[in-house]
Amino acid sequence: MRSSRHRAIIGFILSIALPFSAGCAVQNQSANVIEEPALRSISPFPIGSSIRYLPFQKDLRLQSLQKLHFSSYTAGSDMKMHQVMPMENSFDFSVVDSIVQHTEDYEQRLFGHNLIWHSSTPTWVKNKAKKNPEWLASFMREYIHEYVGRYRGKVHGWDVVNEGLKTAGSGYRTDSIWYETLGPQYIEMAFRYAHEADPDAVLFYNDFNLERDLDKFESMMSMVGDFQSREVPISGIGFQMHIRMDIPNSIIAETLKRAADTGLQIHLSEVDIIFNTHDDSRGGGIQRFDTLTPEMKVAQKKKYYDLVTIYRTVVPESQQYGITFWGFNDRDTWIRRFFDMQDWPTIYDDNLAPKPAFWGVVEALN
Ligand code: 9MR
Repeated sequence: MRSSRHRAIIGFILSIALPFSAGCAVQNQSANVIEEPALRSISPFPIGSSIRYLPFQKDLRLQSLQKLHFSSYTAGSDMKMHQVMPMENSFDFSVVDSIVQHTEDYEQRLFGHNLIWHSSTPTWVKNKAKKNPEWLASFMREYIHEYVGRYRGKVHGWDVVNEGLKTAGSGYRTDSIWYETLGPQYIEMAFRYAHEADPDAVLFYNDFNLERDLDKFESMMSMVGDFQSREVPISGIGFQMHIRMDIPNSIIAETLKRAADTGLQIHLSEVDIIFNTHDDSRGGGIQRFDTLTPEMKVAQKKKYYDLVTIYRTVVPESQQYGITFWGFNDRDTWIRRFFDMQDWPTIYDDNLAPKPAFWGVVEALN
C-alpha cells in the first residue's frame, strides 16, 4: 500500500492543486510535499476531522493535510454555544462565517457541532435560567432558529443534542441546566426547533461510550425509538467512538448494527483510539504505557483497520453519514490536554507524518 506509486501521485497532485487561503505566513518548504493517498479520494463516504479554526490558520502543513484528506469539516469548538453566544443576546458568527467560506473553497461538507451541550452552555445562560426558568425554552427556540436558519443549506447536519445521557449507565444526564429546567423534553424540543429552522438538515443525537456501555446504549435506543414512534425529527445517531485498544470489536459491531437497524444515519463522529485509560473526567488519565513501541503502532493500525471495516460492513451504505476523526494528529490531540496523560490516539504522529494507523484506515477504505 505504502509503495503505491499511483496513489502517491494522486495525493501529490491534489495537494498542489488545492489553493492556499489568503494571508498565509512564510511557507514551510515541506508543507505541500505529501506522498500518502488522499483519504477523501478513496473513501466511499464523507471523511472528516475536527479542527480548531484559529490555530489551524497559522499552520500550513496542517492546512495542506486537512484540504488533501477530508471531505467533511467539524469544528472542534468554534460552533458551540459558548463560542457563538459568549454574552447575552449577542451572536458572534465571525469564525463560523470563515469556516463556511473554507468549506466552500475546498468542497468540504460542514457538520455543525453542536447546538445543545451541557458542557458548552455559557455561564450567563445557566444563571439566567436559574433566576427565570420559563425563559430557557424560549431562549432555546430563538437560539436554534436563528443559528440553524442563518446557515440553512450551508451546514449539512447538526449534533442537535450532545451527551444528553448520563456519563455511565442508564438514564438521562441530570447535571445539566437543560434537564434541570425543562426535564428530558428539552431533547425533543431541540430537534423540533432545528427541523423548523432547516427541514433539510440531518439531525443527530451524539454521545460517547455508546459502543461499550450497554446500559447507556439501551437508554439511547429507547429514546430514539420513542422519537421515531412520535415523529420527533431525528435523522441520525452519532457514536463519538473515543475508544481504547481493548474495546472488543464484537461489541462495537453489535451496537453499530442495532443502531443501524433504526434506519437512521450513523456517524462515527469523534474517532480516536487510545492505549491508556481514564475515568472519563478531566485530569482522570491512568498512564499505563508511556512510550509508543513499534508493536503498539502495528496493533493500532489493526484497530483502525477493524473499526473502519466494521463500519463499512454493518452500516448499510445509504446510512453511512461518514467517519470523523477527533483531530488527526497526536501533537494536537485533546486526549493529552484533557486527561493529563501521554497517549497517541490518532492517525498522524507528533511531526505530522502518517502513522501505521493511517495505513490501516487506507487499507480498510480500499
Ligand atoms: O476537543 C474539544 C476541545 O478542544 C474543546 O476545548 C472542548 C470544549 O469545547 O471540547 C472538546 O471536544 C469534545 C466534544 O465537543 C464532545 N465530545 C468530547 C470531546 C472531547 O472533550
